[in-house]
Amino acid sequence: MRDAVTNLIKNYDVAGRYFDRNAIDSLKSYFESGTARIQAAAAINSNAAGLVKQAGLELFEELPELIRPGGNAYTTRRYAACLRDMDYYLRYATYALVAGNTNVLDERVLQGLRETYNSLGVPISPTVRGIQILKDMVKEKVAAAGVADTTFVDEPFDHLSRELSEIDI
Ligand SMILES: CCC1=C(C)/C(=C/C2=NC(=C\c3[nH]c(/C=C4\NC(=O)[C@H](C)[C@H]4CC)c(C)c3CCC(=O)O)/C(CCC(=O)O)=C2C)NC1=O
Repeated sequence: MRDAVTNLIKNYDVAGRYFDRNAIDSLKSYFESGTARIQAAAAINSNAAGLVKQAGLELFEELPELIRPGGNAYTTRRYAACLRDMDYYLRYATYALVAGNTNVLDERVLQGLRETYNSLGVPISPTVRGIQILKDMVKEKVAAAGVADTTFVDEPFDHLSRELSEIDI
């Protein structure tokens, strides 16, 4: 598992090089955004359960067939499994936000997920929609917590969405 700093060190160590201008710039931007990343994590932590529940409601309102007979989230057990997955996405996205790197998502979330979803018939594109709804809600919370520029919040959610849709094809 890597963060922005250990990732940079790894890359420069492999090449046996001192940090150059690019490296210094990316270190600067990581540390300068540090407070915002922590504020984002705090805003998510104190609202996590509500965010997951709200995002689930919005997803099922948008795609009600998911929770009708024949839908993958139909039955209480599968409904709960779906919300639990959303909770995983939110929690790991928070780790990635603090790390400033998406490596934790590749290692802990995405590995083998396609196989699992395919074998259980969990539909990918509604899952991606759920992740995007979560992202938008998180950005609202982070903005409300006083972070002016919330674009950095996109990265982990978009990474999950991208990787999940790509590996499904
Ligand atoms: C931390 C990393 C991690 C992830 C990501 C993870 C996902 C994950 N989701 C699963 C199931 C599931 N996932 C869903 C999710 C959904 N169904 C829908 O229609 C919606 C679109 C969507 C919610 C947004 C459902 C319904 C199941 C249960 C499927 C079944 O058992 O038939 C399973 C199968 C085992 C189980 O039910 O627990 C795994 C492993 N597990 C992990 O350890």
